[in-house]
Amino acid sequence: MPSVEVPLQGTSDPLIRQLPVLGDHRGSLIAIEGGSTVPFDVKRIYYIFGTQPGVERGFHAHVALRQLAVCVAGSCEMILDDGRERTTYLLDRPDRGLLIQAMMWREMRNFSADAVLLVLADHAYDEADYIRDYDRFLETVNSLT
Ligand code: T46
Repeated sequence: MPSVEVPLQGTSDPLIRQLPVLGDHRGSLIAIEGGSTVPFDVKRIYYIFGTQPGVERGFHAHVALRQLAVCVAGSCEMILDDGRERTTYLLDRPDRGLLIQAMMWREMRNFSADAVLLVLADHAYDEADYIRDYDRFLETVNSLT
């Protein structure tokens, strides 16, 4: 399967969202508003931190859930796989978010010790929305195209 690596530097990738930085002499502030800064209403927020060395997370897709992931401190890698191509995004900026659409297999790895990965989601937690088997994910993706 083709594989590409994308740093979160450029915003030509439509999945990478520049978040407006409000700054003054005291420092910086970013406000994320559902329906404008992110293209959905935010129903849930969670964050991943204290990740142990060498840990990999994710390894699932969502049937319908859409999310925006922002590494607000430290860094980690997010691999998105649409069933045809795998793209590795380096999340290392608090002012850039990565949109994770439905039916994208995701894996996370290489968390720095200080990484805090903030995720905004458009639905409440629902285990029934997870596809945790890669072959089932591919079958489902292929049945949609
Ligand atoms: C995703 C990636 C980026 C809850 O009870 N409520 C929640 O809102 C979440 C997100 C998780 N949980 C429970 C379910 C598991 O028992 O917390 C435990 C850890 O969740 P999981 O193993 O799914 O964590 P990750 O890091 O593999 O995946 C998470 C999200 O679950 C997932 O939606 O897209 O982060």
